[in-house]
Amino acid sequence: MTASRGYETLFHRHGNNPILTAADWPYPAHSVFNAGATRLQDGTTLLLCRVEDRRGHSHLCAARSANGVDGWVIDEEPTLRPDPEHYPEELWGIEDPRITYIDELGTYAIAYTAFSKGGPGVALALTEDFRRFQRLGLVMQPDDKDAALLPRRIDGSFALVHRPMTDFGAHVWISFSPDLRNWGSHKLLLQARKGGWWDAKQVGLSPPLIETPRGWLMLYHGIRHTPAGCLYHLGVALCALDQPERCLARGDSWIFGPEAPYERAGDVDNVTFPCGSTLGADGDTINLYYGAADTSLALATGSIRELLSWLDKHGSA
Ligand code: BMA
Repeated sequence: MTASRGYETLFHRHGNNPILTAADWPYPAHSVFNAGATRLQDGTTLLLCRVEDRRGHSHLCAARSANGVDGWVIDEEPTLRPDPEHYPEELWGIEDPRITYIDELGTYAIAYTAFSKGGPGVALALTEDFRRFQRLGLVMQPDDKDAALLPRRIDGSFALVHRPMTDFGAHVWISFSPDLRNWGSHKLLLQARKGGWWDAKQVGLSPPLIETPRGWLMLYHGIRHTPAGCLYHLGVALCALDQPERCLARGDSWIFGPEAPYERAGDVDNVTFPCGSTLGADGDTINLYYGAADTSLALATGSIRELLSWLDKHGSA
């Protein structure tokens, strides 16, 4: 284990970072960041990247790689474009996809931010191959984002983690549905802290929850307002398997944040924003894909075992 300024390093940056930038794109693109991630059945890593054009609008584009690090094969054209004619909530683009494989349906579900006049909302789409998509439309009205489905039902219902914005703040909630279309039984899952904390202004889910024998491991971003703008850091919590709204442990300190030059400076400085992860063949390694400074895509690896034992020392319920 290496140390950084005396702290344990729980996520290790890949030497190839940033692993994908707009310069790699086969068509005009301004920036490439905040990708959803999954492992396809043949072992290929698929990243569904948020690509922003010069209008300031985003669409999603798939990049595939055998090792999840390099040799990316990028779709020649946008993979999923906004469709404002049929889905007016996508007028200004679609952003920040998070991918979950739903065993029961034998399909991937993508939760993404649909951005329009009402603000950002949460939309769902299903796909088997990342070539054809079935949209389910907007499932959480604006202002709501940072959403991902759980891979299986909890007590008979599908579950969606998301981050509605209310007068009471920007906290993480979980909602339940019998059919992925009708959502209810909303419960507060993780609250932003107050005052001087690193996650006092807002919190939101980062990649989809990761199932471990001890609970759902939650990597989340916390935001602190500073005179120079917002600071985005990553934190970790553990939620009960049968009742994810029950927090078993939440770490006190942040565990990963902007340090490298490509994270410090870009379109939005000081942002590390993961939307996806894949699990290594050892069942322990987390390959975390994150947007760096809203400009490029980077990779860091961590260990479930190390995160859990760090939480044992630095977490409280
Ligand atoms: C969040 C989201 C992300 C973005 C981040 C930093 O609110 O909109 O897409 O990466 O802000 O700008």
